[in-house]
Amino acid sequence: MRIDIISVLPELMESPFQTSILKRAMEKGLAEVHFHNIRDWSTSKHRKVDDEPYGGGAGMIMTVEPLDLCISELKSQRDYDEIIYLTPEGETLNQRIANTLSIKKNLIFLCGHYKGVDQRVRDLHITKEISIGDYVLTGGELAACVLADSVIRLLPGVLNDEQSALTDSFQDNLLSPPIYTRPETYKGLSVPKILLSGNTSAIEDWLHDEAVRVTKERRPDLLE
Ligand code: 6GU
Repeated sequence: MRIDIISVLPELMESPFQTSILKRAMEKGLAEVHFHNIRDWSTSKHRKVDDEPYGGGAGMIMTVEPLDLCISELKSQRDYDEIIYLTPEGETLNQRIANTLSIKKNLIFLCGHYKGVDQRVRDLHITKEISIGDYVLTGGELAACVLADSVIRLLPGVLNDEQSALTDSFQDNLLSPPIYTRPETYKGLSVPKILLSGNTSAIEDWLHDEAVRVTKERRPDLLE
């Protein structure tokens, strides 16, 4: 998978891809992430990429031309499956969206900044708009990192134990059951006996029942 991330602040997104599991995914060649600074496509002397809104109002708008030039250049180099605009107005990210994107080959993530992008960028290029939740961030950069992480970890070979993506919270709309590792007892708190029984089918049933119980308690909306 190849992800091209377009932003005014690409440096904000470097470390997540240079650390731990995402770094290993890059090194194994399972994913490549390329950053593009929108200012490199500005045609103005001072590399300007924003302007005041027509009709007035507070805040600046990202101008259409640098974004169109950048995205058009990328599109001339390869076919993109989706061109995604990260914005609070987008569809809220969930595991289903991450799963869907994880089978794509080439993706563009456009990070919104200031008050957002000129509508004509959306009309010309954007195929999907994604938000990461009902709160406001200073820009789409951290959201792009969240989206990239949720997608890249699903690529075959990225996680060590391939099973672990399949048993994630949310993978079948259930939260994780309680989990335990050594020691057997800590400060008087013991591991549930069933987990020490060696009875794998009884353990599986228990884990499933606990997952349903936790989900009913905390996120009944997931069971509807
Ligand atoms: Cl994608 N962008 C911004 N600026 N704020 C957000 C968001 C995105 N998702 C949630 N809040």
